[in-house]
Amino acid sequence: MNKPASVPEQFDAVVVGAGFSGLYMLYRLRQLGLSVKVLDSAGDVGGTWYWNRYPGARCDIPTTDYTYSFDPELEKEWTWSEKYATQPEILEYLRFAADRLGLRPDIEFSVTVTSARWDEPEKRWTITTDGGQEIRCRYYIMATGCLSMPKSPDIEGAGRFAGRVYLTSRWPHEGADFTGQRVAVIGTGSSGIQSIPLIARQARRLTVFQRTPNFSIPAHNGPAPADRLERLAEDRDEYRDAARWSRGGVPIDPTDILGGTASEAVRRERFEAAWEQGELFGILNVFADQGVNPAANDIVAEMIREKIRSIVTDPGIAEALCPKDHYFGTKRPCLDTGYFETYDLPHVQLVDLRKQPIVSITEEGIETADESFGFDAIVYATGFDAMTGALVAADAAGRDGVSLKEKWAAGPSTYLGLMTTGFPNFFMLTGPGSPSVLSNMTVSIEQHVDWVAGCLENMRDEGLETIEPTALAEAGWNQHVQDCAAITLHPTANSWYMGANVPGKPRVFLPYIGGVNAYRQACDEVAAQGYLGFRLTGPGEDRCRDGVIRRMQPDVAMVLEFMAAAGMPPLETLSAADARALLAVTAEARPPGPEVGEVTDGVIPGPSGHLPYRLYRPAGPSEGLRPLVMYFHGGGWVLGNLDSDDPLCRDLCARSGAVVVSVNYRHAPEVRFPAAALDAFAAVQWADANAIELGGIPGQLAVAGWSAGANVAAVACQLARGAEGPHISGQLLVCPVVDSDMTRPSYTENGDGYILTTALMRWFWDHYADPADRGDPRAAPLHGNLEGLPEACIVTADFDPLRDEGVAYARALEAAGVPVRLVRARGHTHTSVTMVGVVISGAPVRAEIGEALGDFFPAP
Ligand code: N01
Repeated sequence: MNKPASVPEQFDAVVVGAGFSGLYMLYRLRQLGLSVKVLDSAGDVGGTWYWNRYPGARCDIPTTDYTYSFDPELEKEWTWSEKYATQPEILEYLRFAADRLGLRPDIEFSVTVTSARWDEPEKRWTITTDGGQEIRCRYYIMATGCLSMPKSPDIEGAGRFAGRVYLTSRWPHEGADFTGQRVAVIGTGSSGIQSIPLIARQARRLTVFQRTPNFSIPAHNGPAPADRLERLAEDRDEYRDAARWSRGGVPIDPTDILGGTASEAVRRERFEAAWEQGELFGILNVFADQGVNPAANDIVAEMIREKIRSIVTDPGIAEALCPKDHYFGTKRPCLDTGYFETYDLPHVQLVDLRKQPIVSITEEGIETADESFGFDAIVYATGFDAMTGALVAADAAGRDGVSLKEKWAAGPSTYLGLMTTGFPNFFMLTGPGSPSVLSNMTVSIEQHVDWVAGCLENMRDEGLETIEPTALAEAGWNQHVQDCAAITLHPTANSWYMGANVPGKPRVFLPYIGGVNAYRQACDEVAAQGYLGFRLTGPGEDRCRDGVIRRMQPDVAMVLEFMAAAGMPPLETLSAADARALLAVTAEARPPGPEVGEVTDGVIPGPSGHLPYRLYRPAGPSEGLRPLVMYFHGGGWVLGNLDSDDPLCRDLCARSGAVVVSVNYRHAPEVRFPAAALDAFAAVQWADANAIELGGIPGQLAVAGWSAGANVAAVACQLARGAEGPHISGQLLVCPVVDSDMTRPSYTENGDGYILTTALMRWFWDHYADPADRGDPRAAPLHGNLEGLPEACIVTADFDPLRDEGVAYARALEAAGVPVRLVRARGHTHTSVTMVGVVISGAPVRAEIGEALGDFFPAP
């Protein structure tokens, strides 16, 4: 019904797309009493399930979960016939939902949106369709799907083939009959892997052109999983709620078993159980660390490769089908029914495009570097321009006439994956930067629709007309999305998650990997905080509570949550002895840190008695001399010892290539100020005098420390300068204590909740130094003479009460003419940078620290 209209139709909202998200959005907008038009280029409802009709198309989330949950009545009236329903059944379900909810009257089919423009004075969108229609609306909502824009076949000669051409994502409604034909399938992602076994049943000859082998596990399709059915029958609401607050949108028990430390028996048992279960979130949950730890990932990946080798008889073909170029899970794994078995059929051939790339599609078939193949039909299962393709294609231009394509030229930029700056009242359902494709889509769709509906209801109640994210909020969210991805193995793969499958597409991790639960929490908080990070306007109204919803590194937040759940008593409520005992216990559970060449313990003659030390020599020839770094551990002059900072010392040694000597200075309250600082200075003097015995290059000596250890390291530098020796090449101060003043803003902002609290810092000072001594430069080096000190690398952490004094020390050193490298540990706490092997996001910071340490010394 493409009727040209001279007067534009007017609606409160236009929704593009009539799949799972568009249908539910329409339902919710109607409930709000808004006038709505839904447009879809398809001939019926269904979205992705309308188009993807290829043989074998099914969902890969159990249908008990891949279903609307917003209406219990709707749920009661529909029963899925299988664990993984076929495309026709899912399409039928969406038709049923549309009819049952009476949605069809507001949907127009076979209409493609060609452009949309924001009219700032009118505060409305004008939408143009391929039929020449103009529609005006206040709210423009993209329910266009994440995998809806087919990737154009980027193969030489693609238009020349004279036989039948099929695209899995645009399959003909009448189906395809391959009986007696010679068929090519290009692509071995989910669409290829699902369709190949069925095409093989018909074709006379099937040739599969594989560029990248993919991980796939058997779906074991059949009746719906009994355990899920039971839980649903017991308490449907509880089950659905568990899904909403789960990581992936399907309730599972996340394991805490680590691949690296599990026994062989446990590894095998967990893997086999997941293989038998045949669920994506099961095989992704064999080990807690398989998504972040290469070694744990390799265990699962190798077990899948073993399975492939056991299924496929020809060892050469089996090997070609074994994925080896990406970590398991970093490309979407597949669920299959008899996929690998298909390659044992005599009429099925695998062509490994890594060995013989396609040169061209010809009129008759396909020509590779080695062979010419004749075909009657070619099936392209080559994937999608995922997540951004359909959004960009709709050609929306926002406030300043800038199109989405232009704005996203370097990659998508969104706030919460829901909106983007410059595009008022423009909503994206499951847009880039939201969990979407990494989750059970139906759960994520319902969450987005509910959030948008809640937002519009709020605007209506408050008499507001426009909403748009701020640049600050959007930049903060983009950063958080990338931070979440960076601690995983995902960015290492050439996946469509990374935009890597489309030539020229910017390489950015597109979905949000922090979890459905964490994401829902963030969205809820944004709304609860008066739409934090959004600007809302209306007649006589312009309100904006600007800010960033998530600034902390995701793994740091996890550690804090874990510690809060563990219910450790605040250290400042304990005696020094009990606090030391508690820390010793927690240290035992840590990963050990990297291997180094050699670790030896010894003693240093101190000002009053011996001081224990531990020496770390880098791997490599043991006879060569190296620069020497004297390291002082953290612990507020009260806690800590040679073990407490052992992983960090290993890390510093491995990264810098220097010999690191960790010194256990005397502690308070047994021995108070200035003992710790004097011990540190004595250690430095001794190291200088004994450099060669320690394996150090004479004259190449630096100091380093964390927290109170950085305090004594800084003081040692001042004492050495005052005593005219020894020469210190550099000082590395990680989150240093340099002042006893607790009035700086970082104390107000971060004084509670981030492990090092104001109360704990006070407890440390009280144990260490009398109030009268706390201004002494040997306690508070910020008050000392800073001229002529060694160059410095100072690390400060965003969520550290000591952040601002660290910055103050850096500025003061600079003002005194000392070169300073200030490293800001973005999103970190006082302790997290030092958590080697636990907080992955600390690794880039430590890499920079290691580099700074190396730079203190002349190049070897
Ligand atoms: O697409 P894909 P898909 N020459 O991009 C190859 C969802 N889905 O449609 O990996 C030769 O995964 C390409 O090779 P390479 C699901 O989320 C779900 O299969 O780029 N080959 C790859 O093998 C899925 O992940 C279901 O080296 C070329 C394949 O084509 C997503 O949709 C079912 C090529 C494309 O794989 C996309 O799946 C179907 C070229 N020029 C889809 N270009 C369910 O089960 C591409 N390839 C619910």
